[in-house]
Amino acid sequence: MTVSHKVCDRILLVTIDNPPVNALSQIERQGLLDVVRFAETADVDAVVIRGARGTFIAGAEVREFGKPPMEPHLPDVIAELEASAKPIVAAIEGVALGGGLEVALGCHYRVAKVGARLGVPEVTLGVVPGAGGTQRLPRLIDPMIAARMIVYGRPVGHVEALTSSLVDRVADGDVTEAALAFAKEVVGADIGPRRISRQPNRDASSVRAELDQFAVSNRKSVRGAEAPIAAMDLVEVALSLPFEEGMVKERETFLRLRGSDQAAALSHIFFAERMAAKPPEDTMGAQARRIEKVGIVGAGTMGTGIAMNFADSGLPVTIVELSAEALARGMERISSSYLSMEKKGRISAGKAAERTALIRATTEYADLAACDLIIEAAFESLNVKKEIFTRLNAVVKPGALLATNTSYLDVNVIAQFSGRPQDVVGMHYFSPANIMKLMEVVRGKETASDTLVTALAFAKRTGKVSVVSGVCTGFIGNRMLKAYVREAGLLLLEGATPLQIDKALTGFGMAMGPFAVADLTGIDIAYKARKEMAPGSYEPMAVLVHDALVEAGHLGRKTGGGFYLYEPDVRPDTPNPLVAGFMATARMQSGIEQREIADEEIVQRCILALFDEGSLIVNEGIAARAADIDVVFVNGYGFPRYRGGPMYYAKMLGLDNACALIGKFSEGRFGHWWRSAQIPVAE
Ligand code: 3H9
Repeated sequence: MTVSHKVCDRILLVTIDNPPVNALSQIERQGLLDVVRFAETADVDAVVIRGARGTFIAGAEVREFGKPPMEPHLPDVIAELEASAKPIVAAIEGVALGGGLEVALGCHYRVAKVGARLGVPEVTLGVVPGAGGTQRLPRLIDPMIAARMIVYGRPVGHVEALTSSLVDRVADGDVTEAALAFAKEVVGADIGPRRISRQPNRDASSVRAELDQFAVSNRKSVRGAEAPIAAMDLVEVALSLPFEEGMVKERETFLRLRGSDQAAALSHIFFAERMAAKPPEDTMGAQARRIEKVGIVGAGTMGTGIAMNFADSGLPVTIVELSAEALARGMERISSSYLSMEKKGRISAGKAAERTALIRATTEYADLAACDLIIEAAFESLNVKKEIFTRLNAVVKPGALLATNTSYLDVNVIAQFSGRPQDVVGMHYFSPANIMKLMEVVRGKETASDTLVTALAFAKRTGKVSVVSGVCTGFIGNRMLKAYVREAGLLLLEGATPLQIDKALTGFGMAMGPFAVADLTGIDIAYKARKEMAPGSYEPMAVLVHDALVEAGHLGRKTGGGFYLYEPDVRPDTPNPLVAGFMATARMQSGIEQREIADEEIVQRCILALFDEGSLIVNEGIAARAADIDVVFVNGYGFPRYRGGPMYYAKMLGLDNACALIGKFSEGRFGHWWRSAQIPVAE
């Protein structure tokens, strides 16, 4: 039975049990409806609803989204629940998300356990709350808090839930016991005012200006995502229209979005992320090693970002640098990052101090002896890595994991330096490492199964979305990025401008265009890296303008100019006047004829270049499946989540169409770079 009940001292205790997270499918909706009807006539005074196995309800069953809706519908179940003549108390532990929180909002009282998370994350799946969440939440709590919860989809913890009156009580111990006791207290009380749907529209005049500003900034920041805009409209409806009318609008919006391309793409990426994080089949049975103490070698940007990620996850970390000065600079960077978060109100002063205290700085490798995992985040040079891994081998205890954060060097070679290649794995973080979600877990040819499983478990524990990659230059993400940047560079020679290309791609939904990204990271970084590359491994024509900028000392933001100008009082997308001259020279040098280029071609060429390289990567076994590549691009490279990733994009375009376009691109002068036409299509 997925919905069961028993009587505890005249209280009907209902348990929803649908492993792993008590998602609500048709069976649970029916079960809940039956039990509510049963309670009306049963010889009980009140009802408590809880979830099994330490969590309340994680929401509607996402796998049902692609199918026709089946009765009973959740809004109807919740309406009956709310109308019950007997008081109903939700006992919330773990998560109450989406439809789960909506069930709780239909109950008359809510008790949350310490550590519970409550939210309506539907927008992250491309829909809006569809069972009254958009209409009940702004009637129950401060409309501004409700708007943020509904539009951003971010859950709140038990403290905010209590202070905002989303829940009535917080329980430190057994939440079921607390809810049963609470139910006894409220027997006989007037349920009327507890039915949120009966509450009048909330007066939002005190937060009107804030709400309007929020709506405007939401429109600007969504980069083409439909659901957050629809969600904001529904909050406004909840503040102005009667509940019944609001529910009709919510249902219409929910059903429309449920069948949208964006919802399909977002649920693709939701499941792809979970699949990518699972250990590969051939490691089945391997046990993750215990990781309690971690160390980092290198206190540069990456090392300090990684240290903050660990401290944010409550892990003590020891960070090693060769010189006391470099170490002090690193620690200073950490303190100022926490300070700036504190100023922005992202963390409290107490939390910032707590986290900083978890980070211990040292110049002694011997201080890493007791660590269970050490991550090397030093300069990208094989000689430097050799020295570090040799030293680590001398001091670190047997069985400790040795990870490298290299972004393109050969993990197999680094593993050999360690003298214990079975314990070595790549853990490739993205900058800023305490913010970016992605971690490429690079499996060397001698990486032991339990090493890999440990790295994946550790990624999850520290809030990362992980993807296993084999060893190749640039692994999955940077290898693909090279193809994308190449096409952007060639489009310049053919007649597009950096601004047109960047705008076409941000219009598609990319967080930034490739030229703005080059300016941000520094055009000289890739320039220097190219000097180390074998001729023929990249297209020199595609970087003629980049090279000219670097040689003229225009390295990007850090020098006040790159493809764009970065000066006070100058709009950030103002082209650097030098670029036109460099483009003219490069075009002459290449002998390419100029033509008008449509934005559609820019998007197709750049995004299909990702698909093209991605297909090779899957074909070579570097990535286990095409969906893993989508996870990499969405979480590490600003690819619009609602488009599902580059591989999914090609699928939506129609794989035949994508292949036909690739066939066409491969006929041009630089066509030899398009290589996937010869291999089976990656699915
Ligand atoms: C909604 O509610 C719409 C309503 O408003 C309207 C109704 C009319 N469905 O993440 P994990 C699976 S929309 C199906 O690895 P964690 C997940 O696939 C929904 N399956 O664990 C995985 O399966 P597997 C709004 C789900 O502990 C397993 O559970 N709700 C669902 O790190 C474990 O997941 C959300 O958006 C689901 N709803 O995190 C919540 N949720 O083992 C989405 C999870 O086979 N879920 N699964 O790979 C989450 O945020 C996290 O999964 C959660 C657990 C925090 C619950």
